[in-house]
Amino acid sequence: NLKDFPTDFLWGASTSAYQVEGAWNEDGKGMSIQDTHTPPEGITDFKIASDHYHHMEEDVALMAELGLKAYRFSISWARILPKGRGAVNEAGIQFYDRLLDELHKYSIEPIVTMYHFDLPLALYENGGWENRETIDAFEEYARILFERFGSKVNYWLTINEQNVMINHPAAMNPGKVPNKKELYQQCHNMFVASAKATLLLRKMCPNAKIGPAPNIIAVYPEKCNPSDALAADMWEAIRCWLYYDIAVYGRYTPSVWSYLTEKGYEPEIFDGDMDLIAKAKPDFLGLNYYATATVSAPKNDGHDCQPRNGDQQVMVGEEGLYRAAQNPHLQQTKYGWLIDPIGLRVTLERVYNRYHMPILITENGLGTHDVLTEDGKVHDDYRIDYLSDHFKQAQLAITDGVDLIGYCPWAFIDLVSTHQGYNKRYGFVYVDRTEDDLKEMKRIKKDSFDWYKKLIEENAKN
Ligand code: BGP
Repeated sequence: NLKDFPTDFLWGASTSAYQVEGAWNEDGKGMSIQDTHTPPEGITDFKIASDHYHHMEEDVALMAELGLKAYRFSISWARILPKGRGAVNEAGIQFYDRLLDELHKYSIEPIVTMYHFDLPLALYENGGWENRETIDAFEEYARILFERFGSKVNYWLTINEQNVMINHPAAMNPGKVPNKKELYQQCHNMFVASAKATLLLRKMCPNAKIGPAPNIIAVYPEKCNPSDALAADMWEAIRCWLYYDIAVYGRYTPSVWSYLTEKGYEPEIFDGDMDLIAKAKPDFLGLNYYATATVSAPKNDGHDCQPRNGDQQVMVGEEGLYRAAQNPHLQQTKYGWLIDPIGLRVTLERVYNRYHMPILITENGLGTHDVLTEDGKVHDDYRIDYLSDHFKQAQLAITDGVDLIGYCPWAFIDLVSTHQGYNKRYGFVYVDRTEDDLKEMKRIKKDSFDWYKKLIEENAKN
């Protein structure tokens, strides 16, 4: 017998600012690191994206038609603070203020990510996350967000996929890719920044809730030999547990700290950092889930680092620690991402059993090349299959006792993929973005739109 969804379940969908908004240099917005990328030939850039900035009312009306109870989006830091700190751009404030009003008009609960991969360029040029001044800048930015939008937002997410930024740093560092020592310093500084924002929210908006949103997945051993199991545990701790352990328990995961010190990657921790972190326990755990990983024990032969395939979601190994392995039991998407609905249940149960905290699925979805057919529709039955299979496993996890408070698939609308531009789409809504017509950007409901609408209608009680 499956358990019903809780009454106030957040039936949502997600996007992020730089991938959906466009208007990259309009109305006083500053540059973010994402505006500096020159995409490869044939790949859409982020400058126009889905032009949500100019289609906001139309898009929110579509969310209402879809029946969304919640919408997860991110605020562009550089739209609010063009230089990352200092002067506030009022036009940027007004855009998000209008968006929030529009959402409330249809009783859609906003879930706001404060920072989703788009560090203001000025901060990057000042040393980025390695420089502790960026912690102060984030706190200043958080104060403005809570002051200006606090009365309209009940759910905040601090940082999107901090673990992906540390483990796949190329897209987040337009200049030289930092070494691991530098990356773990960035990581520590982000932990301190999130803690400061959390404590500030407690003071300024005591009724609001806040949590992190890392990409969390179960890691499987390739075979049942103990050394594969150990490698899987290590990689799961380094890739996943570290990011929740810091938030929930206020400390570095012991095996990860021992790995960091042994390799000489340990960050400099200032007096007071860990006390601050320990005080800033989140209210819930955001979780992005796409695919699981499978690893085997290292061979120490100079080839442990080889990626399993070329896609950025698929991990590369680490010499002497673990190596990426194939999983013959799972299908892959066109882009090499493993499809593992049961893995979502495994992941949710591991997280819940470890932390006993409410979990919000902040991303989950299928990225592929959709086709607009001659009947003017997008028949994305493959996406319906992917989402309904994952969704069933989420319901089984609830039935097992996991406190799942919401589900926000990626994405509400087609947006620019981090690496494959518009070739790889995720939305319930198709954006007809042809290069000769960048003005109209017509919105077309995919078959998955009708499927999700029905799912919400049948299950939502609010
Ligand atoms: C997550 C990111 C999103 C999104 C998604 C799909 O890692 O939080 O920003 O892009 O993955 O990834 P991609 O766009 O690379 O297909």
